[in-house]
Amino acid sequence: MLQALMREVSPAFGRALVRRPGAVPPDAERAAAQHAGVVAALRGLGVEVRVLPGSPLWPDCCFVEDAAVVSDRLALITRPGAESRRGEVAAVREALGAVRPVVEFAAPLCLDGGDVLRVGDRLLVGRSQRSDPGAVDALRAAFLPEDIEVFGVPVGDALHLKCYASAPVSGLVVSVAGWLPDALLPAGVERLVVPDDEACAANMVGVGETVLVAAGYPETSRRLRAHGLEVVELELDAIAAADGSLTCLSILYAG
Ligand code: CIR
Repeated sequence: MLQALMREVSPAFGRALVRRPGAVPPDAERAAAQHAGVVAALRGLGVEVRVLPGSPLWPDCCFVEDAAVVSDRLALITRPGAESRRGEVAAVREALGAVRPVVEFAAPLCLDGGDVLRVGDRLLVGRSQRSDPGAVDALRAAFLPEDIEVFGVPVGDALHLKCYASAPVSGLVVSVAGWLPDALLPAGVERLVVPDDEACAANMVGVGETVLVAAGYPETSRRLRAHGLEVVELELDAIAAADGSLTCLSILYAG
């Protein structure tokens, strides 16, 4: 059964990192309600979800994706690029340690899981301001025994590689046009392009043939349905107010 590790929105979410702060800080209460909507949607699709308590110490703790990269064989605990987020990994390490052997990502290198996109037997790794170029070699060494190939991908000034790409169902990558070089996609993987004015919608989570997407991006939903997928739209604007999107709210792994 598919498992998801999630973590509640911190009561200190108002102090979450925001790249372009708006007039009002992120709203912890609304974000918590939207987070609960994601938990319910995943459970409704049969995913076994474990939700860790949020911590007032770690305003960004609901973005668990950044804390680990999990394969069938191991859980690699990251060292997040933002210093204010480093303490988030302890609770994630403890939870994943119960289900996988844990490997630590060695300092001084940094890596955010939001930069790591698994497509088939490849890991595409964004070289962002949060993830060092050397992270590519470290991931290659960690995942070599599973024959997982690792490739670095420039992401310009985007926060993470997965801001504009995801791989919600087997054999499919969703991205904005030109975001991931075709040559990096394994043979047989299709790409569904979202329109540039819906770029943030490219980050989505899939379970079977159903995809959870952010509400408010009608053309993306239309294209997904035309591709034969079931689409569940979720309100996520309060999560997006702290630069979060769907994949960052969970760590998905096979049980
Ligand atoms: C941050 O800036 O680190 C958080 N406010 C947002 C992290 C989003 N993570 C993700 O997309 N993987």
